[in-house]
Amino acid sequence: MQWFLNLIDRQTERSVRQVAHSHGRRSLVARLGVALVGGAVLPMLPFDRSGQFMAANAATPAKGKAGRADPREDPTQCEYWRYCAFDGFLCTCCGGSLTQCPPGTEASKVSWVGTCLNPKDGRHYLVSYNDCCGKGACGECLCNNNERERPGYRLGVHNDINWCMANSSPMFHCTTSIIVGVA
Ligand code: ABN
Repeated sequence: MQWFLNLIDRQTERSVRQVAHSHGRRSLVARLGVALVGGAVLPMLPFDRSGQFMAANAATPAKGKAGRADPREDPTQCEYWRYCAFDGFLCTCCGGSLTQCPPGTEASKVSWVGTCLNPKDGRHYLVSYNDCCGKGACGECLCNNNERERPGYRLGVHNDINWCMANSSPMFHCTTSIIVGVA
């Protein structure tokens, strides 16, 4: 029996020596150093703590596969999704915005309403295309999509019309695109 205990003793001693040999004190100190420095430096690295990462993404046009901005999400491009039935100059190119007329002009009292698919949520929205009136034509970013428009002899469904006609000044400047409902 004693010989068996001696064998276990020797085996254990050999294993412990092997471990001590391959994991010396230096390697232990080095690992401890990495852990300590890593723990101190990691929290100092810059990252978004505001929780507004998604909001920031929503404000900038999404990038497509090729890394280029998707024009369906850029209101300065005629391909922007809300412009599917648009006919006029984009107010985003004329000193206004998607929904605001440029200074010195006012929104038309009547408008053309289109139905456009939002590629982000797959829903259709009613979009009112109000002309901005009171100044001569802006002349920038002409856009003529006219989805679902019908010929001019069917007046109620024709979009090639100056919607400033009911305003005090009938001069047409540019066109806005205001969401007025979900289809
Ligand atoms: N709705 C834009 C527009 C204005 C004048 C003439 C044609 C179209």
